[in-house]
Amino acid sequence: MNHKFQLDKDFILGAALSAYQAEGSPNTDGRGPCYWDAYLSKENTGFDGSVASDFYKRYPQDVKLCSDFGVNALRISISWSRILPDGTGKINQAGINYYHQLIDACLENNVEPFVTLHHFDTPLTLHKQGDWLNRDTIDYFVRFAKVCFTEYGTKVKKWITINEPWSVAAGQYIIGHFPPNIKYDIPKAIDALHNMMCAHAKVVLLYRSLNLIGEIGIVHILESKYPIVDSEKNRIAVQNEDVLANQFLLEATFNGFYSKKTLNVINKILDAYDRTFVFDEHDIRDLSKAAKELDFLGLNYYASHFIKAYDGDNEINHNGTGKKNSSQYRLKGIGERVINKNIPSTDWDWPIYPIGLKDMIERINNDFRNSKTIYVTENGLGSPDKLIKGVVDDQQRIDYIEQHLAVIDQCMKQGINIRGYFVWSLFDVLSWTNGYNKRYGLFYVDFKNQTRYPKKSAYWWKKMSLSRLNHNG
Ligand code: BGP
Repeated sequence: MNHKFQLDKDFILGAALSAYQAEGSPNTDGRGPCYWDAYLSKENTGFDGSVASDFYKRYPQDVKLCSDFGVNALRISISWSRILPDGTGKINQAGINYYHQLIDACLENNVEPFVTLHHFDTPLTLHKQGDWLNRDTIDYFVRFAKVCFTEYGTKVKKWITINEPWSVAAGQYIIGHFPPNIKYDIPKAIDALHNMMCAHAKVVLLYRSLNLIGEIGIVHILESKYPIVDSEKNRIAVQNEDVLANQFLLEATFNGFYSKKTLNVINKILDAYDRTFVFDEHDIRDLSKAAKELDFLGLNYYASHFIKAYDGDNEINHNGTGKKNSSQYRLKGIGERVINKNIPSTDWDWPIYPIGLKDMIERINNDFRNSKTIYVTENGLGSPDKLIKGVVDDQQRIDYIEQHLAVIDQCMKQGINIRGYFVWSLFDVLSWTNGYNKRYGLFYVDFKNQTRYPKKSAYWWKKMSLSRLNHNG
């Protein structure tokens, strides 16, 4: 196979899932509610997660699909409310057993499990008490992590604390498409980001204290920002967007403190709300210790943004239907995301821009001394795939993955330590704010009967994965 990239046999080629989006069975084996259960309903959003892709029951076949198709690692997440149904109290043995079985199935099939502790699904009780805005959630999360490390710590060698703090904070308090559906409340978003980073840091330090043999990291979604036209004003807008979504988190992750420059930008944004960002010095102590202990960064990348200055009223419209050009994202005094006509985009208005991934990886490598290893922990194309006579021709997805693997390869050739790539997703799953029409899987799921069909991309992936093994093996 001729590719625009050459991967050696140690490079991990995995696929990613998350508990809520894949499992279904929300009321089975003593699971408690998480906040998505109540929110997603046919009446409210037109879809729910009651069955999803039925991974709770079908995991043995699904893990086998991985090994049959050259997927040699699987990113899964542990549902907090299966382990601790109300988030804090009694441990649910049936939930513990389930993840033992799932992890064992991965290991038996030579599929390395990468396990995330929080993938958007805070238990409902804790969500109602303020979710990440409530500092008690940090301690409860540490306890949950301890239960997981104690149970699975000798089997699982790759741990991820939190998936995409930015998406959580922005979804809950800026865009408002995640419960509690609050819009344009940037102060709340910043507090939630900081608290998630503190929770992450405490869990990293806990993991180290247990002397387990394995690695721990965090997953951030990191989207590069560019001025649509180069001007002083647009550059400031780019900086605002970037500091909020990227730099603030990168500094907390790798430096363990916030630089003066970053705090200036954050506080300037907060001026409009008569607020300043206040944090405790103890938090900085934990963050800076954890920054040195971090083994890897998981980088999720789908898109980048083109920005111009904006001073009108806040206006965000989330394109959750796939109706092209229906997105709007404009924040007063921060900036506006605009269409770049020279860059293709998906039906959900996500610009397809692999260079943005390359720029982000190079930036992390250049700017952050504590950055050791990167895994690209999610990347993929959401599209309304069609199953026609048992076949899904998703050549567009193959092209998308190829282009992104090509820039990863270029970064590795510069000596940057990137150890793996995970396609989102293994099979079609629930998309939090878009339902089931936005499909990402290598395997098509017929949601009427849960049959899996390998898409053209799954066959391509298998060949690509095998050619890599044969080439070096
Ligand atoms: C990431 C999340 C995933 C997944 C993916 C695709 O932000 O970690 O859980 O959903 O994005 O996003 P969407 O389903 O909104 O298209």
